[in-house]
Amino acid sequence: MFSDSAEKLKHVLQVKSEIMRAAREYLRSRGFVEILPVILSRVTDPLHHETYDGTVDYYGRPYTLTKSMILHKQIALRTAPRIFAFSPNVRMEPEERAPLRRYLAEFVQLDLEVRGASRDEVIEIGEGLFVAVMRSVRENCAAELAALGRELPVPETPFDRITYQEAVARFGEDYDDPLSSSLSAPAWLIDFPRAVREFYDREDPARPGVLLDMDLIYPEGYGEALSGGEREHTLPHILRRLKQDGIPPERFSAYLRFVEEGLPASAGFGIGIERLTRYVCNLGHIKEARLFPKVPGVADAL
Ligand code: ASN
Repeated sequence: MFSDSAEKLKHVLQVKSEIMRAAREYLRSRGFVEILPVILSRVTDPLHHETYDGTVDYYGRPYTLTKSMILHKQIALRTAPRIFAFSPNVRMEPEERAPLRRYLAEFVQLDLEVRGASRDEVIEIGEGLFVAVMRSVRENCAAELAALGRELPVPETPFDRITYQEAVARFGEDYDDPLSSSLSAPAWLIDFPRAVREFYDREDPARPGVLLDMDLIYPEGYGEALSGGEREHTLPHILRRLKQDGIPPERFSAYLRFVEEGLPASAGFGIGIERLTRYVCNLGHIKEARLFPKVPGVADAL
């Protein structure tokens, strides 16, 4: 359809720009304040999977590149009650992830956090945000969508919810792609077990071992859109979770100082902008969703 891949990219970037504009407008209209991202810090998200090390030396101390702003989001809530950032994340993924077609070593997530919120409350924000973005893109990027051959549906709310247990029972441990392919509208995957997630997602006090967290799964095989949940915010809980994950607390001492002073209870999530663009524009590979993509296993990218 495209004589030139630059022509296709031009449409994609136009849509992506509209996605970011609409998301900003939606969040600002609901009382969120935009904060600027942190890229270099003493602590970052430990993630639940291995990536290449992004550590740099500064004043003889190891500083790291942001894998997600989760810990900074919690601390930022001491200043403002509803925050978001378009946050560049550097996750230097191993080559094994390349065939999944949805990983980039450098991407941006729209990361938000709400003081005092429950999981249900941020799920509602996620649904409102998603629908607002779909509507705006349909309205303001009709020519681009037509050129990309995309008929973009606007899903009904509330979205369906599936528990992690149900997903594994139906599709096995590698549920991501088959679950996503089975969906005709986005759906929430909820209640991950403690062992498969990071220490900051809050354990349900009524169901030990089960977390009050969620992913949003795209339909049509596009896979995971978003991760989030309620947060652990008290020192005893955080120390216990770090211990369960075998993480020495000293590794997070710069963060734990703030936890000791007091963090608010909160919930939030982060949605990957390139993945959202890939879904909206119907792109086969996430590398088509941005300029200067860094795909796992490809050396020498600009
Ligand atoms: N941004 C996610 C969250 O808010 C964390 C992540 O990206 N791993 O939970």
